[in-house]
Amino acid sequence: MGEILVTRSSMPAFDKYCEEIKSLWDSHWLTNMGVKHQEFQSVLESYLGISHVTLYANGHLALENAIAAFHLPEGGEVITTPFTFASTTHAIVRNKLIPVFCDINEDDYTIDVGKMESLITDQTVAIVPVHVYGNLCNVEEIERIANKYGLKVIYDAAHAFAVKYKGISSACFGDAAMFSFHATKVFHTIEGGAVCYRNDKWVQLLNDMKNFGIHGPEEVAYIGGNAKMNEFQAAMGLCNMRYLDEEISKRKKASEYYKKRLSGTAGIKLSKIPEEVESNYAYFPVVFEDYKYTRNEILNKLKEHGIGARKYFFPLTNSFECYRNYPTAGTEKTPVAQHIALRVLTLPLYADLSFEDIDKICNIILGDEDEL
Ligand code: T4K
Repeated sequence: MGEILVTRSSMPAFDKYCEEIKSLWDSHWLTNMGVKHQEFQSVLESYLGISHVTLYANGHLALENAIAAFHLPEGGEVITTPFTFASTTHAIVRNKLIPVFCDINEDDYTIDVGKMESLITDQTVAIVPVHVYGNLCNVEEIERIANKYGLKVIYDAAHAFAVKYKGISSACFGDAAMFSFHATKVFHTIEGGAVCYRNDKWVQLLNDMKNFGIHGPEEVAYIGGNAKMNEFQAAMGLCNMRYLDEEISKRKKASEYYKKRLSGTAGIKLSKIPEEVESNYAYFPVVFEDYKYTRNEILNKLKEHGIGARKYFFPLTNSFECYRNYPTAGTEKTPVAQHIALRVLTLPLYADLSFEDIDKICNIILGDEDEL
């Protein structure tokens, strides 16, 4: 049996992708918001039920631009979570804003809304919560707090494409939501990302930001950068949209099989999907607490058998070397996040992960290595 990694990009049928990109060969039009870009954008707008989607070269630039679009005052404070990928915190800081780290919930690892209000000061300008692992934040309470204090809400929904709450897409919460379409995601465009929003004025602004502020061959109206999604990425998106339901249902089966094998074992904590949530089964996080093996022991045992589980998300971003001199940094301020980061492991999960491979992984975790 070959190596089993934490995830494995799903590929559309090769001939289907070739069919999709054939017109690009014929037209020689490869980027700069061509036909595939336009088509993919409108497919997403109707699938997500949101008025505007702006496509990006990757999720990180999408998030950076979404935050920048508010023109928040330099040095403004942004309430966020340290239990995330580097991108979230970097996107805040690269906008010259200060991340103020809020702790997370023990159950779903999203930002703890109960601890949020005590962090709000006169300098607070926005909230950047993360639907980590595709688990939706408490969107209703975040909206209430944001309205009370006049704060902007930009969701890092990198993991939450195709997730719904009470039938509403994760694209629709907050002032803006960012999706990552990276190769490692449930739905991907190789690299890619999107910002979803309702504000009509942002269409021009985000386009300016991602395309040098060019309005015409002789007119440059804004000091923008380059973060455009190209035609091959958009074509991959169009192709993969046709497989999305199948992708999610295969992941669901794999997740349920993991649950069957691991639930009920003392010391092993699995995530629950709330009734009102339609999940995308993006990740399979497991927390080992007072279990017969530590998280690191399990990670190493799996590694010995060629299985690459990952410690998403350890270390916390508030302990990164690059934030050492930030007064708001330090894991002691987010004890639950630190507790989870020291104990969590995300197990391999992808559409074609076989039950046989899941059995192998679970046998190692449960210490039934004789069964291998
Ligand atoms: N916000 C959040 C909360 C995020 O998690 C992310 C990205 C972002 C923002 C930023 O979005 P992007 O700018 O990336 O669109 C991976 C991904 O690169 C990253 O997109 C993702 N989050 C993060 C959680 O995971 P690494 O450094 O762990 O990736 P890597 O190269 O170790 O790959 C992990 C596994 O995926 C490999 O073991 C095998 C598999 N894989 C990887 C690649 C590159 C494939 O099957 N195909 C591939 O092409 O960051």
